[in-house]
Amino acid sequence: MLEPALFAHGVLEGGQLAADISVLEIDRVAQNVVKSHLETCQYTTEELKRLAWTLYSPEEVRALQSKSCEAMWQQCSLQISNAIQYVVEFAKRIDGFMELCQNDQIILLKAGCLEVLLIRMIRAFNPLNNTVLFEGKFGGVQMFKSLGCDDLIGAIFELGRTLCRLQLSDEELALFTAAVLLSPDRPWLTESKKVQKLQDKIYVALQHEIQKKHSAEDKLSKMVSKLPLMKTICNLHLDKLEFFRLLHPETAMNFPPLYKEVFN
Ligand code: MHQ
Repeated sequence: MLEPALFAHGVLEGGQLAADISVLEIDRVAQNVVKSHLETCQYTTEELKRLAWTLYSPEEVRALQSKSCEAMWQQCSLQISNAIQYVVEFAKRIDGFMELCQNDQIILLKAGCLEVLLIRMIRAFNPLNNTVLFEGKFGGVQMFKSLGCDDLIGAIFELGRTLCRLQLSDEELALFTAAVLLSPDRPWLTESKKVQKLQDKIYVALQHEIQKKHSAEDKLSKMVSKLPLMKTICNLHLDKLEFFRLLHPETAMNFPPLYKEVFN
């Protein structure tokens, strides 16, 4: 159908050739994913730039620190729940996602949405002073002290710093989060081949996008190399949640429905 010269042949992780995906198709995939990301990223780049130096004052940080563990968990779960809604909307707008069976859609979202949030976090993370956006202002790790999850928070901030060093563009971020969401190796998927095909195209599009500026092998492998740390953080979060639920079952029962549904 198309000339051989119009074929992109990127080598994905594991050395698979993706020579059968045409440049036109890759562009279509990239456009769809980037548009979906921009429409659902919760804060525009301009908004975040403006907010970046809106810091919590020391008094405000102290007020957050003196909250009860339960109140702080409630606040965090609410923020995370809000952010998840945007990730769900992002997923729904990715071509092919809604064509998967409902079972698989749910599995992919439940398994991937925290990872997507952690990647999206770099947009709302300031590596210059190690702060993250929380309820409209930026603050550091101390802000979350009352959660009693210093290891989890430390790991999240460390990931923020390392991901920021990659200097991902919104296009790269869009494609990377889509690829993470469409991971064919999530347990209990019924149509993982279909997911694999979607992910392959997205990775080819990502590689193509990176190539515009960098050596793609390099940057893509650096991005992919952060996935294990993200998985560790997700598991740590589940452990902390389980422990919290044991200590404060009533509070955990009142967590936002979406947060409960995704992490139960
Ligand atoms: C999103 C916007 C966004 C919203 C919420 C689970 C737990 C007990 C503690 C932000 C985690 C505490 C989160 C709120 C903390 C690390 C969480 C609480 C990108 C991600 C971002 C900025 C979340 C980042 C992680 C935050 C700060 O579009």
